[in-house]
Amino acid sequence: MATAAAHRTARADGTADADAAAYEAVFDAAVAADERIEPRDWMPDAYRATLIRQIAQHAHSEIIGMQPEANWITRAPSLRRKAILMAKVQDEAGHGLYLYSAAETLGTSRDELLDKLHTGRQKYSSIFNYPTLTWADVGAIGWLVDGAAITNQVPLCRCSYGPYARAMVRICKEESFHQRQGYELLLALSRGTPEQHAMAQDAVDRWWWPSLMMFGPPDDESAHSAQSMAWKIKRHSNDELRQRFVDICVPQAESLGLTLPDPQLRWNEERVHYDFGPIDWTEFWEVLKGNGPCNEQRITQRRRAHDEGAWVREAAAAYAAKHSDGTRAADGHAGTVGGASAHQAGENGEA
Ligand code: BYC
Repeated sequence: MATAAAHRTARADGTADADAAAYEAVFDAAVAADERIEPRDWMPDAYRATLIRQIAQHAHSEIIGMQPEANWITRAPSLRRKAILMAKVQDEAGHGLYLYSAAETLGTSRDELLDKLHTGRQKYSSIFNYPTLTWADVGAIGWLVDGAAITNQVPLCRCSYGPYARAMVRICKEESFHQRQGYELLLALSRGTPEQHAMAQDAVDRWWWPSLMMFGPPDDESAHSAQSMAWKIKRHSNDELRQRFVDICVPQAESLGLTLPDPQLRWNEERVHYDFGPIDWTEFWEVLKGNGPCNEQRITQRRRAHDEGAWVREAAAAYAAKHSDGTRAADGHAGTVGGASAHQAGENGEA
């Protein structure tokens, strides 16, 4: 069995004419032994490409996900709610930052990834193509969307690729707080006036099914699951995680005094899980093709925010060049601090 030491030795000895099969065997053994693959380790091209695809999609989801929530910052019903929402939206920018950084360790650049997002060559989560129509939607996003995100992402803390797994640890801690704030917000509305209760119920009615779609297509239509699970990038299938999420949500909805919009939802003694009704996969694939209610708005806003932030990036790059020894500036990158903040600046939320 390959140990971490053996893995490192193979890496250190790597030469152009090295036997690829031997490297692959070391890689396979490291994955089998639950060791972490690190940026300088040998890895199959397809493993690298899969990680870039998934991490980029995840990063894009974080920054596009700022838009529907930022839409309510100016209209939050109290200073307390406004402060909480602003902190949450900023957290999402931070998550994007950790994830773009994790993707960069695989040999791609943030500029390249953002260009792919802006030109439709990379995806972001289907969930962010739905509108936030009322204040209660902020609660529903926290409870259901962040709840689904945690269910999906806690296992990613054990992903075989080190930088992604480590980024997920902090993200999951913050997502847990987001989920609780959403739950608490919905609880306040549910226990409020009849109008507030109805607003909370309406939000849950609209966000429930899209939240279930976040987990991706059913297992028999999931192109990447089998390979990603073999590589221990994904630890559970889409359907397993979706079921786990439903099982968590049903008792929480009862405590909230809200109903989940699925008449077929019932406890199954034999399966020891809740059964639930069919998901409209036509809607899911349409949203992925760009035909969701807000796809165009989201990407237009993203491109505009990126263009409007150009001067900040340029200024930060110039500042970093002036204060560095010139080596980092020469390869077109701002210094770490300047570059990181420059990429985030001016790109947050809806105008
Ligand atoms: N939306 O073979 P499959 C957040 C695509 S951020 C769009 O099962 P995979 C938050 C999939 O990419 C939430 N596309 O794929 C942020 C593939 O197409 P391509 C984001 C989807 O990768 C701010 C095709 O369908 N979380 O929570 O094995 C505020 C076939 O799918 C979706 C992550 O990104 C979707 N829902 O599994 C609040 C977590 N589902 O690429 C909250 C990390 C599938 O071949 N990602 N597709 O063109 C993952 O865990 C996996 O990528 C997925 C999909 C489970 C999402």
